[in-house]
Amino acid sequence: MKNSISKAQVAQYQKDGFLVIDNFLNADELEQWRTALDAALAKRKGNKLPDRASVYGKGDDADKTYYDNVFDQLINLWQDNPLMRDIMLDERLGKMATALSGAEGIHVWHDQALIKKPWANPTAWHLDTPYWSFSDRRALSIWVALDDATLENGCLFFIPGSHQHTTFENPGIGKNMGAIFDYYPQFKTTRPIAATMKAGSCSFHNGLTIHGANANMTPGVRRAMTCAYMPYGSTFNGTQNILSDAFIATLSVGDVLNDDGQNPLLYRL
Ligand SMILES: O=C(O)CCC(=O)C(=O)O
Repeated sequence: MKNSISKAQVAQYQKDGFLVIDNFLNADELEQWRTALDAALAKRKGNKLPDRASVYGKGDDADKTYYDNVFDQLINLWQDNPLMRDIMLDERLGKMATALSGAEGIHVWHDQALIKKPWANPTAWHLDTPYWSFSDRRALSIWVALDDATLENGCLFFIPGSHQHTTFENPGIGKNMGAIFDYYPQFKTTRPIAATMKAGSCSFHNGLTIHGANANMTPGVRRAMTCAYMPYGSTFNGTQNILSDAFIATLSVGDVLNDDGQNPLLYRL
């Protein structure tokens, strides 16, 4: 794993709100990640989360059929698969995310496999952090290509620098590809950057960077393994997102989110 982050990479990430790392995994590691994903998917039987079929706040009912065909979304595979647990809880990932974000440390918020099947719908331009149960402008995600991600099969696109101006207003991933530009008209004319990647490459992006992906126009799958990271010290903002009813019942707004069973601390300076 190419896990060192240079000062220049930190500066680029802070400026653009995303960073692509080519050949992040070597061929053996890529095979391990694919094997772990296959094993995790086989056990999950289509459920999005270990304990339930759906996620709170992702796609309203009217858009559900559409959203279900954007990608297969399987969350917190680390919680029910030991191979994926070893991969996702690797301290090196936490160290990279800490360096890029400028936080004091990094917890896993949730991992997710995002699989665009043949002819999958595009992923509308959106932000991530507004979905989550904490509101920290430094939150970020890693997105690892497990197949080549191309213009044809749904690679990511980013609006560079948008994270410096976005708020927590977010239309979500709906049918209207460009809805976010009604919230952030200043980016209507910004040229997006396509993050095409060879399998094994990755990107990090700030959860407030406007990003999206094309439809999959090919008969092949586009698999990505991703993980969202929460800065150390983040507090509960009242949003349920992936948290279970039982866990939510133990929280009040303002509580520090530091339960290691739910959000393991990967790294702290
Ligand atoms: O893989 C995709 O289509 C979108 C991914 C995404 O939005 C994310 O990882 O935050």
